Amino acid sequence: MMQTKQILTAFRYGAVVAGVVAVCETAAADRIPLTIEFPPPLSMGTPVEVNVPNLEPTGVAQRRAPVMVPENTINLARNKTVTSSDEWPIIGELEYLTDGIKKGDEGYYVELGPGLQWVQIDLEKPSELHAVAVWHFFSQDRAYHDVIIQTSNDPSFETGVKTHFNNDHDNSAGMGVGKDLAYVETERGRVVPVGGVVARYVRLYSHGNTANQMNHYIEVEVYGVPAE
Ligand SMILES: [Ca+2]
Ligand SMILES: [Ca+2]
Repeated sequence: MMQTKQILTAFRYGAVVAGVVAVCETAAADRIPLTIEFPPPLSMGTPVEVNVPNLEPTGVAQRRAPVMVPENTINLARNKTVTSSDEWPIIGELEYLTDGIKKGDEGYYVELGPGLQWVQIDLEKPSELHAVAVWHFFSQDRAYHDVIIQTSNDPSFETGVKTHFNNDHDNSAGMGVGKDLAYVETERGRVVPVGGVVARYVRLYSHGNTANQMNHYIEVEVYGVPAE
C-alpha cells in the first residue's frame, strides 16, 4: 500500500515537472528579438573626454544581443503621462519623453534641473514588462551619473520596488551600490531587460552627466505585453 502511494506521488511529481518544462519551452519558442527603431547618429564634433571610474568599453552596447520578448510586445509608454521630481523643466516638456520622437537635435530633449532627478511613466495598468529603452542625449559624448531604472505598482515608489539597472557605483543616490557600468550616450540609447516584471510605473533616475550638471531625456520606451 505504502509503495503504491509513493509511486503515485513520484508519478504525479514527474508529470508536474514535465508539464512545467513543456510550458517553459513553449514560452521560449514564442519569443522574438525585440526590434527597436534607432534614430540616425549625430555628428559629435570635437570628441570630449568622458571621465568616470566605471565606464563601459566602447562598442559593447552595439554588440549586445537583442532582448527576447513575447510576440505581442509593444511600446506601452507611448503618449503616457510623465511626472518628474522637477515639475518645471528648464528646457522642453516632460511629454517629449513619450511622444515617439527620438531626434538628438536641439528642441527634442527635455532638460531637468541639476542634482538627482527622476522621471516616472504611468502605464495606467500593471503590465508584463520586458525592456526599458532610454535615450538621454546623444549630440555629444557624455555619460550620465547614477542611472537607475526601477519599476513598481506604487506611484510613490515606497513599496514593491524592483531595480533593473543601477550604475551608481558609490551609492551617492542612496539606493544601493549599482553594479552596472556607466556608458557613453549614443543614438542607440540604452535597452535594459526587465524580465517580465508586472508593474504599472517605471521610474528613471540620473544625477547630471560628465558634460554638465543637468539631466536630459529625449525618449523612454517601455516594452511589454498590453494588459487585458
Ligand atoms: Ca521624444
Ligand atoms: Ca554615484
